[in-house]
Amino acid sequence: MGAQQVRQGFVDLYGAEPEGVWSAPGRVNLIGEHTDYNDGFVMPFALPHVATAAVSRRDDGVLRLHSADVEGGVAELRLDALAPQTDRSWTAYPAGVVWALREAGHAVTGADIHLASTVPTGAGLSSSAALEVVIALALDDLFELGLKRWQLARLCQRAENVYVGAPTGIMDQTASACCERGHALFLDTRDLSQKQIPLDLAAEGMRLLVVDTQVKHAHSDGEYGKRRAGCEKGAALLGVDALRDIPYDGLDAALARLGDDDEVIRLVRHVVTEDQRVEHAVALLESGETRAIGPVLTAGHASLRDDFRISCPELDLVVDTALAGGALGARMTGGGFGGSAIVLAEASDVETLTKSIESAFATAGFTTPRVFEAVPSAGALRVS
Ligand code: GAF
Repeated sequence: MGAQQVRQGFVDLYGAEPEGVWSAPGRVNLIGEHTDYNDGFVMPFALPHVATAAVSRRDDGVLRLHSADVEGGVAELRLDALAPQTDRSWTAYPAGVVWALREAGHAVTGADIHLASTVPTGAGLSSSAALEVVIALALDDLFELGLKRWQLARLCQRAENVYVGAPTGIMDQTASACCERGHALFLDTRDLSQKQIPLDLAAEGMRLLVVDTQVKHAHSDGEYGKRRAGCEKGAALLGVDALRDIPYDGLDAALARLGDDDEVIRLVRHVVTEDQRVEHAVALLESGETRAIGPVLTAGHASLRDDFRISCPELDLVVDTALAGGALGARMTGGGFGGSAIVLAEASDVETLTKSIESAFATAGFTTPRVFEAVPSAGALRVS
């Protein structure tokens, strides 16, 4: 749904023009998975798929929320009654952002909001972060809060961690808030320092495909939190603030100190090698060796599958089929346990690869996957 339709939807619902319309994208992560809550490195880019919000201020302590994507009428909430983990529906994301802003002392006095999103949900493409960031940006603009993009991302993460109750890191919100068209975002999640890395795959005769396996995943279920807790245990056992502090060339020594705690060993190995893969991929992109990132992506998948253990048969099938069909590299992207995989391929191979993935899914009896090309797109912005 386009911005104009969202604006019209607002008028139909609330009987007046909105003060403005904003959008915030979903993302794919090129490399750097489950490193963000370990203070490590990530490199996502924004998708053309966005959450769009038409918003007007209110001054009476009321928040009215409506989504074109969800059955049902307008939800009306009182700001002073917002409380963490009391809402299990979609409204927890926008309401959580309002809660986080107010809790941080920002004078948000109420709003009328109408939303629509083209970011697939449960596909590991950050539909929740898009929803959070679009609301944060709109309220920042309207209430003239003067917050920086990274501050909006932190507040959105707090909304998700505390209000919604999903223990996620900072990657998705920062990607949605800070990505730039034509670039991947190299982000140090410890201090949120950033570097925009130019990425024009089409100009080099390549494409990046996203394959949504249609296996739905959620961050608020236990497995994501278990991995996070395991990483924190590893950091504590090794006496560091976060696994980011274990240098790649000190990995073997660190693992030796973990004795026979096989689970923690696997988690630590993934995080430390994944940070190194991000730095390697950045170096390759910066020196113009774009095709060479393919094997780095594939190695990342093997680590997520074998060490972090968050892949699933559908994701593995995408990766195996793509590689057998000549893809340059492939990996799952996002939180795992379903969701999407990415495939880096020569442009001339895209059609054949898509067909072989679809036919492999049909043979395995899996739901038909949704395949589309991902082009690095703009971060959150005011549309009108
Ligand atoms: C999800 C989380 F929201 C991110 O913070 C990140 O941990 C990712 O999974 C895994 O890299 O998208």
